[in-house]
Amino acid sequence: MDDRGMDETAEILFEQRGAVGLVTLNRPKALNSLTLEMIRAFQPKLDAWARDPSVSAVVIRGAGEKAFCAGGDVRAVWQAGKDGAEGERGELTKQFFREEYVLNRTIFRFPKPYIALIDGITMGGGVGLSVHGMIRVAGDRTMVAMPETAIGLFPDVGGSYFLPRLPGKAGLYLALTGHRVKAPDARYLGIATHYVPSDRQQELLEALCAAEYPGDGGSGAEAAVNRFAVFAGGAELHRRQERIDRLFSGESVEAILRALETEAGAEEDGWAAEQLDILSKRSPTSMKVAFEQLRRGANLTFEDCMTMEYRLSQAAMAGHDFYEGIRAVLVDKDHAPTWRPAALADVDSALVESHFKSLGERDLTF
Ligand code: QUE
Repeated sequence: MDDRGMDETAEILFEQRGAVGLVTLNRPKALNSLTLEMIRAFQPKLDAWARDPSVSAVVIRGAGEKAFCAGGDVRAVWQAGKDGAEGERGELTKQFFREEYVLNRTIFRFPKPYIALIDGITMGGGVGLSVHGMIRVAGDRTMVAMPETAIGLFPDVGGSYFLPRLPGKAGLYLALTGHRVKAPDARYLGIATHYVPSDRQQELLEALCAAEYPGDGGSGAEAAVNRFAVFAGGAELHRRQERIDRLFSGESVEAILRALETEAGAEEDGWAAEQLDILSKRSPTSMKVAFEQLRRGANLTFEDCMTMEYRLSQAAMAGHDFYEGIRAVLVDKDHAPTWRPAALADVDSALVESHFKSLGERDLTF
């Protein structure tokens, strides 16, 4: 216990500093990846802070210098699910996604300023803990990605909602390739709302804890962050936007690959060829599901996106590629998954459609 009465060995820490409810993701050796226990501690805290008049804003950060949050603890989900036959996969494969998505929705609808300090690795589940809040502050260590097609999953935690709302086809590009962005691109895309240099983020946190939050708190939070925010620098994706829009606007994943192949035969810089190489390593099923997921998500409410994503998560848990992807990337680390089906052409529309089917009583509803 420290002098504030906190158990500093806990995986997630909560404290109130001034009018701020401060959350610290505290698994630095696992890049603060999110466990079901952390979700189960966080959800009731957020619900209580939403009602507590002495709390005017919530700030969330990651412990250590490397990561905000590298994603969900998908290795634990993998462990729970890999040995069970159909219908008897571990409870974690059902509860983890359900409770994580409810938390994402609580953040999306949070009635007070929710400020995420994303100065480090922020992937998958870490994006879900940040991007739906009012303010996302990038720093020099920011590295944001939705890398799920590399592990046979799909860009979840609200990816259906926020990715189709990024400029042009940038969201689909991030979803299919898992491309990682630093602060300038995160600012350009709108994933980050501000950039504050890493060496000023501690001062920013202190200012947020000392700030006043009149009214709904939004202007107070904005004013505090704006005292530290500076220009992040020119964005690579801004310069590449027209090309991404042109090459990722096809009406199918196959059409996008054809456009990239044509471009690769004519380009000077090798960018399209590089994207083709990356996409050739991703799960064919994940890519086709992600394409359809973003197409549908563009016209859905946040809640309907999460209902859809829960269906997709349960289809992934019942399939092959998630278990193979986690094995290849996080367990054996050979980065050589054998996808099934192995070819895009063998992922037929019936297989894609089956991922989107209602779960009936087991659907996630709000
Ligand atoms: C895709 C992902 C994840 C990933 C890598 C991917 C993910 C995740 C982690 C991760 C990384 C380091 C850890 C850890 C987990 O990596 O969701 O526990 O120490 O959590 O390509 O979706």
